[in-house]
Amino acid sequence: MANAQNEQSLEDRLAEAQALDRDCTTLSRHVLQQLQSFSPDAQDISALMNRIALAGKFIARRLTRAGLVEDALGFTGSVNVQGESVKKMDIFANDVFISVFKQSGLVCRLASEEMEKPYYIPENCPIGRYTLVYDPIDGSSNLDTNLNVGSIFSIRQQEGTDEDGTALDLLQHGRKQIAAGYILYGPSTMLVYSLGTGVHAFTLDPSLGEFILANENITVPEKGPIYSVNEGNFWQWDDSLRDYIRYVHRHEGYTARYGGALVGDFHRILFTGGVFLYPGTIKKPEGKLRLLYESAPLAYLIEQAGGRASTGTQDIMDVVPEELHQRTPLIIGSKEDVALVESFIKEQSRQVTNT
Ligand code: P6P
Repeated sequence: MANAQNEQSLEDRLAEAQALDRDCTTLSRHVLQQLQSFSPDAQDISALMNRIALAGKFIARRLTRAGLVEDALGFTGSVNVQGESVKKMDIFANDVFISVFKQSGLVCRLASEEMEKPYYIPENCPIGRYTLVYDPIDGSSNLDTNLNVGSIFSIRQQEGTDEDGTALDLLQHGRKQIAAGYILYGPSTMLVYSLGTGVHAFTLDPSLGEFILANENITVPEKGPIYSVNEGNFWQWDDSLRDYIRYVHRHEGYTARYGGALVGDFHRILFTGGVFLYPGTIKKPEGKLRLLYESAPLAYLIEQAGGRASTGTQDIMDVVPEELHQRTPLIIGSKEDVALVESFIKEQSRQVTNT
């Protein structure tokens, strides 16, 4: 009996040690593990990711109290470069990312959905070699109804020193990204990122104030049941997309899920498989989603997770933007599901060519 108790306590102690080790796998420790290096560059990326996590904590804190804090919700009355009405939370979140990188020596320039031109932090520029490209609050239409929103980020090496703020060095394909991820503000706050060595998810433990490792080396299923699209745009789509929707309507095994916020819809696809689509429409032939700070970072992640991201005719990661706020059609998710959508587009273009 004593021996059995000893074995049990040994098992318990082992389980406790493993749980403690997991709880100690914070984001900064994980980044260094991923880079397998303590070089200055590795330390920079670790510090950079820590700053992004800090921004996430600030935004999460504001969101959890938004309904109680005077002036946190609602519109500012201004319109951003996208022609969209700006919410107070958009500005707050945009400014949080700028603030956490001041005096960091890490990031010289920030390019955001909310700013027509990049924001420079001159004191960082002689040292800072990185540019942060981000969408501070994605899905802000969900804010006033307490539904999930997210922040999307991408880290690129700074290659140009343009004085006129055109940031031409940013107009390069998505394979130039050195890291990408998002923060999902949902029932819990999760940070999902990749440095090119797999996709990993962390959950914010508010009692610790730390993002703790939750899922490592996430892989998207080859095929999944979810199709995520705003079917209210059906009347605006090309026939090929209508044919795809008719196909899923008529075949067993598909489930529609659409939350109206890209990060939440993507996160679901990442874990359960399937496809998210935002195709071009009559009103927005190039699509609604932006390339540099929405589609390209998520394309980086999905490829790292074994999936795909396409415009319908080209991999998102290969698209070279012509301007900072360029939009793109987006089809992203499981390999087989993305390929199925592309097959309808290819079939239509074949028919058009043959007529
Ligand atoms: P629609 C939010 O405004 C956003 O940019 C994405 O987060 C989301 O996927 C999309 O627009 C929703 O657009 O036209 O379906 O409301």
